[in-house]
Amino acid sequence: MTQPTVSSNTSNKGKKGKSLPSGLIIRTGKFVWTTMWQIMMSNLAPRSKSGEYIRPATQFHHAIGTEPGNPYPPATGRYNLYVGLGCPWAHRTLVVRSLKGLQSVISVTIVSPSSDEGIWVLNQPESGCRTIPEVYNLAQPGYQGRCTVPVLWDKQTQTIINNESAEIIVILNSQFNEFAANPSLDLYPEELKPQIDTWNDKIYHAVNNGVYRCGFAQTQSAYEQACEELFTALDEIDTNLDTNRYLCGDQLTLADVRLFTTLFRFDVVYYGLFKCNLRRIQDYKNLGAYLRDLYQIPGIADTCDLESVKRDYYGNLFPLNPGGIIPSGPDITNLWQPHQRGNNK
Ligand SMILES: N[C@@H](CCC(=O)N[C@@H](CS)C(=O)NCC(=O)O)C(=O)O
Repeated sequence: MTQPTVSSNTSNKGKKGKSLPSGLIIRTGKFVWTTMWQIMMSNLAPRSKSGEYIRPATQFHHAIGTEPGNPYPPATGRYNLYVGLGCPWAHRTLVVRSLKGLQSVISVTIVSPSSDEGIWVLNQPESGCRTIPEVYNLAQPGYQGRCTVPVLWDKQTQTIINNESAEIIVILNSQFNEFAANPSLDLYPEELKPQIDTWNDKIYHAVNNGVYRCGFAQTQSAYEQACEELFTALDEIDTNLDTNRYLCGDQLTLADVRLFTTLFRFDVVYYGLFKCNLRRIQDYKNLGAYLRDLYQIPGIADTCDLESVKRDYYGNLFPLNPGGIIPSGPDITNLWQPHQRGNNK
């Protein structure tokens, strides 16, 4: 490796001692950068004492429904979703909206991350709001929590109904059937609920949030623990998919939707940026084909935006990628290749 100190060749004679010793530069740089990294990571990713990422809980949990006293009845044109296309949690809501055929019932506002401000910004200002924190503040003046997407918004009362993707997709699945183009599609059927809930709990902890627990870990041991749990869960899912087309058998459910949005991003961003690199999804016996199977369901690919995913993660998570360089690959055109996962599974 080239040393940036004084060389002994003749042209540098007389300059000896003018360069800083490289060790000092390295130590100072490391100290400044590590301190800044810790400060920025503590804002981006709250942590436990041992350096594990702790995801903050969401705060709006109202429901839409016809029960007496509920101020938020099902309606067409009344509700709006705020979503970032890079965000896996928001992506779940777009998938269910599309599968149920709710595009003309529930409107969508696309937001993009602002790397300088560290917040989501509306692509087009609406209701006097330019940013997602302004939307939260309109719903609840003085709101102090995290301003996350997705947000399910009531245009009539100008408030947030719900900002938890796991709950929003249950609402979208069941409450808009009178307006939906696919009302008979039930992604959370009564008889499969226990099985779906069991998968959801496992997959949320080890996979959906697990990739973040790897990427946002602030100690080696926290990272290793998260990584082990992630790949143990992926192995278990892969084995299950040997005999089942979808997680709960031959029927697509919310458990698959929730897994899909993480798998879609896995080889593209989590493998590299979040250090989830023991294996790629496409290296698994079943998970790669399962991902293609879901991607090819009519309506799903339309919700997937690879360029936004890469830009939002690599371009905006500054402490993880300070240079902001967005990788060229990988090539995901193979998502259109045959998946061979038919009814024989
Ligand atoms: N539990 C929430 C998580 C949502 C979430 O963390 N969204 C991220 C984007 S991928 C966000 O908006 N983060 C902004 C922040 O934490 O300030 C859900 O599932 O809806």
